[in-house]
Amino acid sequence: PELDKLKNSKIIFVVGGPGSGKGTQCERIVQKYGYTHLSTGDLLREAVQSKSERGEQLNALMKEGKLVPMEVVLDLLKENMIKNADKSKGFLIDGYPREVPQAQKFEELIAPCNLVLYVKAGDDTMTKRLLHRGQTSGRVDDNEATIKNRLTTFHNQTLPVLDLYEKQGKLAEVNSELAPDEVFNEVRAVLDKLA
Ligand code: B4P
Repeated sequence: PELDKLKNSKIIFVVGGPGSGKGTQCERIVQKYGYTHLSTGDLLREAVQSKSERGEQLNALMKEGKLVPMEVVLDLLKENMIKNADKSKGFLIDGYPREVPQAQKFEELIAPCNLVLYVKAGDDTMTKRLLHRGQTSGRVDDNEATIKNRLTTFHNQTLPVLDLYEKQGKLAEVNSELAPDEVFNEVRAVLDKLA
């Protein structure tokens, strides 16, 4: 019954490779459109902060550039969506789905998505951005070895998600090789059509 409230919310998945600029664009989207932003990466890093055994396991997977178990991410999303259901006009789900089963489970348990925004940048660009961020981020996964693994995970597990939604006519792509404001111009063109 708690989930019923979510049936009429707009749901936008934001998908892109590691360091593609998902988080950067989501900040701008929230400012302009007021959707509720839920980043699975941020939610997982918060869970790690709790210093539980579970947190240690999650941290180890993130450090290897692998995906954490789907159930963990889904529980975090569900909990935070329900918390915001009354006041939210829609959800921006950032960093999810990262594999086809995540897409299927979410839509089965929570609600269908309206749009998938693909924030697209090349591997070289993403690597450069993450290495740069790694100088100050303190993140366990912003180093050369982990970045390689994250890219592999993206190609093998996440790209099929984009195919899935392309076939459903729900995929929109923006060129994230550009500067953040220029990328956002493309994002706006997509989201204005949805509103
Ligand atoms: P995330 O936190 O999602 O990490 P990310 O892919 O690096 O994205 P982020 O949003 O932080 O970076 P952005 O591109 O904005 O995931 C981390 C890990 O958590 C995963 O590897 C996985 O282990 C786990 N995880 C998360 N979700 C999961 C799920 N659903 N299932 C299983 N496991 C999951 O920005 C990167 C940098 O580029 C920034 O420094 C930014 O300033 C810069 N930048 C951005 N846009 C730019 C532009 N246009 N021009 C120049 N620089 C730009």
